[in-house]
Amino acid sequence: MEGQIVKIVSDLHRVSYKDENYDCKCRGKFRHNKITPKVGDYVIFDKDKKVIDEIKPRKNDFQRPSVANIDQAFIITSLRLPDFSLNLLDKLIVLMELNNVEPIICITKRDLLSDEELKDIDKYLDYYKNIGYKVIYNTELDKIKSLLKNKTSVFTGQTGAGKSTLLNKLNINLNLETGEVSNALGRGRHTTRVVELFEMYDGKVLDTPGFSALDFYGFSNEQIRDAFIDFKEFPCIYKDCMHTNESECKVKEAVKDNNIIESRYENYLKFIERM
Ligand SMILES: Nc1nc2c(ncn2[C@@H]2O[C@H](COP(=O)(O)OP(=O)(O)O)[C@@H](O)[C@H]2O)c(=O)[nH]1
Ligand SMILES: [Mg+2]
Ligand SMILES: [Zn+2]
Repeated sequence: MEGQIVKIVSDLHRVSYKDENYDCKCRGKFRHNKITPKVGDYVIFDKDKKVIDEIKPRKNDFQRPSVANIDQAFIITSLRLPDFSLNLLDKLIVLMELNNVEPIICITKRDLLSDEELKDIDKYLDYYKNIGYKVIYNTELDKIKSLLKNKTSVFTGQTGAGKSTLLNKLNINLNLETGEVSNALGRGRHTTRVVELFEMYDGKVLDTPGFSALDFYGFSNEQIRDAFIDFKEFPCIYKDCMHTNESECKVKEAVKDNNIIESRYENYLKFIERM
């Protein structure tokens, strides 16, 4: 049968299969093939012998935290404390696109803004909705619960954005610490902690607010370009157009005509200049 690894403690791999967990060992041959199973892996296993026979190909593979096969990322985006940042939002969206993860924009702290301020923000959020991204609010718990179903999800975003608060609201048994702002940033913490997927509303959620690698190291500028899904609506004459110094560029035209918001294009330029 096929299950998914939800936790690894030394040589025991906890495999989730039809609402039950099985602590399995791996066949010796994995070690020779240099395949190391990780949390998130889909595996062929024998639930009676408690042995994993095969690791299925990964749809994506992250190092920090070490996890595979993430389907979707709730990008927890605060509007105030910390302030709304289109740069960080685009960075996380593009990072998810590059890794074949569906980004879901989840807005927090809407209550801290005036109606006037919200009007400005909503213009941006409408843009993201129009180009095809899901935009939800941390108050829409039922919506979030239904989105979790049958998916492996991660909650990511800035420290203080409200990730732990939201996860605690979804699952009162979690009791994650909230409000700690100091520890997570700054000094690199090299303690490798156990990564775990926990089951929630018929889906699985990563228990750690990854992903630390916020740069596009390892991805080409062409890949970054293609991760801007709105640019594809404006195909350029030359397929390899980078939308920079080319003379006849449909993307630049679309920015001028306000069909692509300027912040998206500016962030694109920053990303390919590795800024
Ligand atoms: N006003 C307001 N405060 C929030 C909201 N969501 C979270 N907070 C507060 O923001 C602070 C940081 O939240 P936390 O969940 O620890 O953020 P994390 O670092 O992303 O896990 C806490 O004091 C929360 O109570 C919200 O929607 N509105
Ligand atoms: Mg937290
Ligand atoms: Zn172009």
